[in-house]
Amino acid sequence: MYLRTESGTVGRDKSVYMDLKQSTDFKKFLKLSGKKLKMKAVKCYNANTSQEILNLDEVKADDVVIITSGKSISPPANGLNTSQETMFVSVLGAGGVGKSAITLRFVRDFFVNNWDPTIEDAYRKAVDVDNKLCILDILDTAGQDEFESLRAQWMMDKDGYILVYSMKSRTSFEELTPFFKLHKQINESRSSEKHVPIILVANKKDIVDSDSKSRQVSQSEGMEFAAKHGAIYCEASAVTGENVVGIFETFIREVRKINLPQKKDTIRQCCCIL
Ligand SMILES: Nc1nc2c(ncn2[C@@H]2O[C@H](COP(=O)(O)OP(=O)(O)OP(=O)(O)O)[C@@H](O)[C@H]2O)c(=O)[nH]1
Ligand SMILES: [Mg+2]
Repeated sequence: MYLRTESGTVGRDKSVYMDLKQSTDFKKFLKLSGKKLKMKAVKCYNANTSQEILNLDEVKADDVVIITSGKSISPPANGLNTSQETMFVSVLGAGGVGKSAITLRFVRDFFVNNWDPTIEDAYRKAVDVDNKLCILDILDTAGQDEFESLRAQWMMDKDGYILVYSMKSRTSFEELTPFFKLHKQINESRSSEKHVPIILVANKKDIVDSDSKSRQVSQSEGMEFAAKHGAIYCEASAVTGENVVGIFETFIREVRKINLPQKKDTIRQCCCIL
């Protein structure tokens, strides 16, 4: 679950993750929440419904919970639930490029050193971007060839994609072309003809920065490739965390742009995060 204060002024993301399993009873949960948010935690509310939570059974793993030091939270004026912004993104690319490392750096803020090939992992994170909370539903996919048949399924019904390659592997860069082809097949036939943003991530920046000879794909090649496919180019490192939050924040902003009809003409402009 994700904890936040009513004003949402906690840390960079304005919400703090807490594993539900950490709390065995409600009292312990309040104590731990208070510790995490550095405040006295007395009451807690479901951020979506504004209903007070009195029992831990009422909380699901991906809920956002507002903690107060005793203050009650008023329900929305219209008496209805506030609609929660949720976005769905798939992280795609060849095996070993760092899809899981980037995802885990973002969701849990740690780096996984060992390569444990993924089959499929789903994560949820509440992110505050431009003072608006968004629940990001992230699908970390398998890069291994034997799972190729699942790619279309992973790309279906998503708000956009994060396509990853490693700057020290030319093959991983070349292996992204089929994903763009699939994207065209899937999304250009959509009746809504909605633009689906793609962030092209050139990963393992720490390695090529420390040893330029290890770089197999130049920055200009990456940028040209992104521009050709209408994607946003971003160089990142899951080790140092450089630009990792930026990838996901940019993704959220791009999806929001698309959902604003008056700004439609600006959505195909490309940019880079370096
Ligand atoms: N130096 C460095 N190593 C990285 C980086 N990102 C990932 N790695 C390492 O690269 C290896 C593969 O990373 P994963 O995140 O498991 O790769 P993946 O793309 O999820 O691979 P599959 O799940 O098999 O598709 C691991 O040993 C990571 O520690 C990075 O930015 N820099
Ligand atoms: Mg993986």
